[in-house]
Amino acid sequence: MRFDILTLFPNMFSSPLGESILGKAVEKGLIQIQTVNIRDFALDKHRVVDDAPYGGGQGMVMKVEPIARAIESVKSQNRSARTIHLTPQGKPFHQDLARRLSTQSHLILLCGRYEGVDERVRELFIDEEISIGDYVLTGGELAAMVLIDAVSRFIPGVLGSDRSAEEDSFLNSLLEYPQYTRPVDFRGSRVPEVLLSGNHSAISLWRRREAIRRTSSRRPDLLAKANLTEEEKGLLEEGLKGKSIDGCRWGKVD
Ligand code: 4HQ
Repeated sequence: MRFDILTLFPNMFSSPLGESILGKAVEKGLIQIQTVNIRDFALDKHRVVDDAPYGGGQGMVMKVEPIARAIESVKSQNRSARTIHLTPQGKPFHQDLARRLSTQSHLILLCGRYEGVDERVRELFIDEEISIGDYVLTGGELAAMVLIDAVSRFIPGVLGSDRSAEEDSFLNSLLEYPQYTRPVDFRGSRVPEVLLSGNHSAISLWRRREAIRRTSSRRPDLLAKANLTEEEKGLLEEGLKGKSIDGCRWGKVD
């Protein structure tokens, strides 16, 4: 899969996308990431990429012509590339959208700066607008990196052969269960005994229940979509009646 990032700050991407899992995915040729400096497509002497907004108001707006030329130069190499604009006005990014985008062969990611981009860019060139969340960034670059990271995890081979993005319990609408590693006792705080028991069915049961417990207390909105068994629903009801600070009590599981 190929990503072309259109940005005024190409240097922002080298380290986050060059390290660790994504760095290896690039080395293996599973993903290709190229940055395109929008300023290279400003043809005037001073290479101007922004201008004051029509109608007045604060700040500057990114001009349409350099962005148009940058998109057209990438599209001239591959007409089937899809163009995405990272913006708070876009549809909310989530795991299902990441999975869907991972089936594309080529994405063009437009990163805006200043107060945003001339509306005619959206009208004429953008296939999809995506927001990574309801907060305001200084530019679309970090949002593009978030998208590339989450999408790349779905590409076969990126996470390594023994691990798949589909395994994450988030996909079953549950938060992750608590994880522990050595030492067994840290300043009096101990690893739950069941995890040391070697009893694999007991461990699975404990993890499943912890995931449900956490989801119930922290993200009840997710729980509505989870595939709980009747027994689990019953346990959850009981836990909610006996009001623990977790919002849920399972009896003596930890
Ligand atoms: N931006 N999700 C770019 C964001 C954003 C978000 C603010 C995008 C500034 C110029 N992008 N403009 N949230 O906050 O994608």
